[in-house]
Amino acid sequence: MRLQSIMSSLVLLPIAAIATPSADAQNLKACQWGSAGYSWPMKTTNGTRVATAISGNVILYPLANLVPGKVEPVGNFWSSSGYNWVDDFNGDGFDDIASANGTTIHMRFQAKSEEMYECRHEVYNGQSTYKAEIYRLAGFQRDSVPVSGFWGAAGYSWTGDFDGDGRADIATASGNQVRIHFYDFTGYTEPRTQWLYDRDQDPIVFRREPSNSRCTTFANDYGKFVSQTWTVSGGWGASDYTWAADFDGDGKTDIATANGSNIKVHSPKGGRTGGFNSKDFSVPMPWGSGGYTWAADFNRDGKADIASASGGTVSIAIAQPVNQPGVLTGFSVDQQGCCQSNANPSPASRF
Ligand SMILES: [Ca+2]
Ligand SMILES: [Ca+2]
Ligand SMILES: [Ca+2]
Ligand SMILES: [Ca+2]
Repeated sequence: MRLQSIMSSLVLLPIAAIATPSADAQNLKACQWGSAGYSWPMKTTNGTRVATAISGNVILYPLANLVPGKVEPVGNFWSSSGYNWVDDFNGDGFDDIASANGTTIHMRFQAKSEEMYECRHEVYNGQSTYKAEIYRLAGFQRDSVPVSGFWGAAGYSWTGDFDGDGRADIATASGNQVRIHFYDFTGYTEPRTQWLYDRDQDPIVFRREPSNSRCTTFANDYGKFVSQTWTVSGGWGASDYTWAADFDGDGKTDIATANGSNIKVHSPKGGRTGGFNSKDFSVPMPWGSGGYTWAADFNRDGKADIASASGGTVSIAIAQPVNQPGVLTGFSVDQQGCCQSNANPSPASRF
């Protein structure tokens, strides 16, 4: 069978998407919430939503209007609180869900609506049949990925882009060790290796066909984790006072932990092999309770800061120097009284 006759028998079969949510998944639910620790803000293809996990579904609530939420099946494998993460693991701009269970991480990728082709062909009685089926991904694509074990205590595992490649990774700390599971997304499909065989032949003769760049098949695995472990100086603060965020503004996630008047920042040196630069900063921060302490870029200069509320005062440790990405020399504490008039700001409120 020559290529020309094979291609002349090409048949395009538009097939409904295999990943289209079921009718049940389209049901809209209102005001149901999963257990504490199982709700997250989530960037979706329809804007930011609050996702809450209930059994094998997440319900996606619009922030401005909780009713109704959209139910999406994601698979009923949740880990205990602290070992489920929502972040963009494949770097497509939309958040995905990962749950760790020992040496397996269950991944659920929020699929953009994109067409892909899956091809197959065979020869039987000298006749070639060649089919390309069109799929349109939707909902969440699931993959179970093996990972080296080793998980720190709850509250000491974080998601973030620790190597700065645009895809989220997972870091976990225990004692003097930090292990990062770097995620490599390889795609939903892979090129189809097109082997043509003729069952009329004895023995069967297999023949490789010229490649067709549009011809793919669903991959068995969408990606894998590559793990690295480094030794760091200890001195971890409590889990509520330990955060993963980009404190030096170099585009790579760092890990900071506060212990009394000390904030220790572990910054990846770069890539996946450099380990961490660890620095201690003396910060006279009047800490509030752990549940009222957050790391985020409050002054919008590209570097994460740390805020803590206690009574009528909110204290913010502003990463220094302001507006100089890639450099962290310490934190400057600013204090604001709640409901304080803007007419008389404190001198330290200038970032
Ligand atoms: Ca994603
Ligand atoms: Ca990464
Ligand atoms: Ca950083
Ligand atoms: Ca900042």
